[in-house]
Amino acid sequence: MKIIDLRSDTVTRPTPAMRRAMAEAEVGDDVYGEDPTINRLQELAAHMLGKEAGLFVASGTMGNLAAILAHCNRGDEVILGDKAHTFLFEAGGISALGGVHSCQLPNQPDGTLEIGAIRAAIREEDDHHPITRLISLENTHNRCGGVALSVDYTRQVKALADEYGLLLHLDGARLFNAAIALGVSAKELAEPADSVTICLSKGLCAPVGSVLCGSEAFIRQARRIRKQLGGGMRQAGVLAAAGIVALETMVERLAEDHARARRLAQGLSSIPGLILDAGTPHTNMVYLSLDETIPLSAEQVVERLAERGVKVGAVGPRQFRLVTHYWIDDEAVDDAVEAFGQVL
Ligand code: TLP
Repeated sequence: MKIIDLRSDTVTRPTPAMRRAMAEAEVGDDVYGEDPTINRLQELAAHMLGKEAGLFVASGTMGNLAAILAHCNRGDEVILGDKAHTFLFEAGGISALGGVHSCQLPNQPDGTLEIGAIRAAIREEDDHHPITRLISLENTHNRCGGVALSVDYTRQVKALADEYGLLLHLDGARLFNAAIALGVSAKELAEPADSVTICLSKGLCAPVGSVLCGSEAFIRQARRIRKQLGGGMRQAGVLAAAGIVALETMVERLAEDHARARRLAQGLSSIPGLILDAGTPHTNMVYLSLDETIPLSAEQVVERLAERGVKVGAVGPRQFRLVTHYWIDDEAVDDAVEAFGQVL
């Protein structure tokens, strides 16, 4: 049976060009800083984001964790969204491993945090309070529907951070999706942030890895924390080689995934019983819910779709997330819509 896997863009497998580059990669011991392919990937990512330096890490989770631990001391506070990946889906690592306290503000439907709410959340100097150190944004915002946050908004948050001497981290797991959707460069979106995590193994198809970027001094500190986390890798140039192919050849094509997400959303919205939660998709994610006429739970629908070879994620009792990516073509989109129609 042909499998159509729409659970996430993390399910993407490396492309043939990536496998070739991996087989041929020049490698060395990266803990000694001697893996030429990793060094090249780090320089390329930093260059694309307009930062001084980059650090290859095992995952987006490790990139965000290393960044937040590098910026914050134990007991410091990070302001982030209540739907932020770092808050919801990173196993509480920032508090478990870094003693970092989080202040969660409501994410607006467009993925932003209200500027006034951020201002109000910044702590006054007082022995009773944690010290507000950092603001963390997510672009695109996953749980808000894959929405892209604008350059202007990111600059506004940076201006506020500067006013109070705070730092700004950007979880840019899908920053290139945001850049393509907005028609701006990733560099412009990253410019206001002190640190940025980008992921190679989502829509960009590399098998493993993320790159954390920032100033030289910040990356030196993050590198030490990566070591503490057990993330100092050795001949990982075989992985970085795929990451280079990802950054050099897979960014522009993300527009195709976005077009297919719109096609998918349009098809699904014409099926009675399904409601699009976030309107027309901005990027590669479609969130949708079952209305009250459907006597099935999301889990039951997921099971029945799986019997037809269509994998989607249940993200709530009556809610789904579908994500388009390189391995999903127009036919797969149409087949998925048809399968939903049959199940419902
Ligand atoms: N997100 C995954 C799941 O963990 C939910 C997905 O399928 O979307 N930031 C953002 C915004 C993310 O969406 C993710 C992964 C990460 C960070 C973490 O990346 P990894 O999985 O590489 O640790």
